Amino acid sequence: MRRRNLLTLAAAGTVAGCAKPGAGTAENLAPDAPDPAGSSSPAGPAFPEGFGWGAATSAYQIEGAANEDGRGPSVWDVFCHEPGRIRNGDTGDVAADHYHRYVSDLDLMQDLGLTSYRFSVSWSRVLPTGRGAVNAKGMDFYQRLVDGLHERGIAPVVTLFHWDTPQALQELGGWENRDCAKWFADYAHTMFTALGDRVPTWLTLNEPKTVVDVGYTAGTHAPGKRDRNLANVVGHHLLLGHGLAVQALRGTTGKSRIGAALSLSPAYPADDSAAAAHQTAIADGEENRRWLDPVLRGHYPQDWLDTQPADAPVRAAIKDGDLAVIGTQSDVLGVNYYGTTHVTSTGGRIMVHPTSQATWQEIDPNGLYDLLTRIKRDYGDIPLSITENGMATTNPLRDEDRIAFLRDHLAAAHRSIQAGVKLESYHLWSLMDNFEWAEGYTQRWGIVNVDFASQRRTHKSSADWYKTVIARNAV
Ligand code: GCO
Repeated sequence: MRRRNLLTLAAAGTVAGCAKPGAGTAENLAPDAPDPAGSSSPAGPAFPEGFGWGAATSAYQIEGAANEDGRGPSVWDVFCHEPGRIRNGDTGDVAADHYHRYVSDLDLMQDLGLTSYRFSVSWSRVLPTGRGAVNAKGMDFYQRLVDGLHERGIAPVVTLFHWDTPQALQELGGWENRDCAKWFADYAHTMFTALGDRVPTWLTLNEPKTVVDVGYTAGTHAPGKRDRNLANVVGHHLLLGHGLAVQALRGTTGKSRIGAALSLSPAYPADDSAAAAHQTAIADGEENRRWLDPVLRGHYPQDWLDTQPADAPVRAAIKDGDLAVIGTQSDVLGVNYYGTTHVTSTGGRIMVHPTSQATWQEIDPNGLYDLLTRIKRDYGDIPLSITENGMATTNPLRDEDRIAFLRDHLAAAHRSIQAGVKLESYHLWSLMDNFEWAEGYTQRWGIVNVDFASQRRTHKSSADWYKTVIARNAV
C-alpha cells in the first residue's frame, strides 16, 4: 500500500493510531511487499545461543469447548452471543478446537522447532465462577498441555489473564470492583500451586491497555462499556491485580519468573512543531508510561495523572500502598509490539507507514528497535520477551507480506540485542489463525492456516520460513 493511500485513509478518519477498533477495512500489503528471504537466502547474524523462538495464542481465541468439562462462561462468551457485537455473529464456542486437538497442535509446534510457547489459561475453565473450588477437568487440560510442551522441549510461557474475566465475577462488577484484584491473585496462586516450577515464566495480564481502551472506552470488546472514567478505574484495578499476583508468586517456594505483557507503541510527532512534540509526550504517557511506570517504578507518571480531572474516579481508586504493590519487582517484561503512533499538533493520530488488514496497525520495524532500547534506557536492564508481534493478511497461504514483516521485525530485534538490550525470546502472533475478537474469523494472524469448517491446519509460507529461521538461529 502506498503512502498516498494511507494519507487518504487517515484523512478520511479510517485510521486511528494503535487502538484496536471493532471493525476495519481490509487492506493487503502483498502487491508492494518486498520479496521475502527464501530458505536459500544467506542467513543474517545469529541470535544469542538459547534465544527463545516462540509463538503465542490465547485461550478464548483458540480453545473452543466453551461449554465442556465444567467450564464456566467468561465475559467474552456472553459478549459474543449478543447480537451485533462480533463480525458475522462469530463466537469462540469452537474457535480452533484446540481443547480437543492440543496433541496434534503440540506436534505442529515441535515440527516448527519452537522452543517457547505462550498461551493463556481460561480463568473460568479452572474456576468456573472465578473463585472457589477448582474444576479438576479444566485444570487437567493445562497440566497435560504443560507436560506435552516439556516432552517436546518447548518452554511454557503462561498468561493468567488474556481478557476473559469469568462472567460470575463480572456480575459482581468485574474489574470495576476493587475486589477483583484479590480474586485474580487467588486464582493466580491456584495456578502457581498446580503447575509450579513446570512453568518457568508466568505473565500476569495481557495488554491491560486494550481492556481499558477497547473493552471500556470504545466498547467494541467485552464487556462492551463506554465509560472513560470507569475504564481508568478498571485500569488501576488490573494493575493492582498484577502486583498482587506477583506477590502471590513470591509467597511460593518456586523458582518461576513473572511479569506483565504490555502492548507498547512508540509515539512520534507527525511534524516539527512544538505543539506536536507536546502532544506526543501526552500520547506517550497514555500509550506507554502509564503502564510501564507503575509496573517498573511503582508510580504513575505525574503528567499522566495531571490529565485526570480532580474529580476523576481513578484518583479515589488509587489507595495508599497500591503503587508499592503494583511496583513489586517483576522478573521479566513482556512486550507486545504491533506498530508506532504518530501524533499531530492537535493531538490527532495519523499514519505515515503502511498498515495491514488490521487497519489500526501502523507497520514500522524500526519502532521495535526504538521501543526496546528505550525500555533499557529508561527502565534499566529487566529481561525482555517479545510476547506478541505479527500482522494480519488476507493471503491465506502464500503470505509473503507476513514473511517480510517478520524478517524486518526480527532484524530490528537483533539490532536491539547488539545495542545491549536483554531480549531473551520472541513470540510471533500467532501460531495459527484464530478468533480475532470483534473481527471474528475475518482477520487471519496465524502462520498456520486453519480451515474452520474442517479444522484442518496447513502451513503458510511464513510457517516454513520461520522453521528455517529457528533452525538457523538467524534471520
Ligand atoms: C492483543 C491480543 C491478541 C490479538 C492480537 C491481534 O494483543 O490484542 O493479545 O489477542 O489477537 O494482538 O490483534
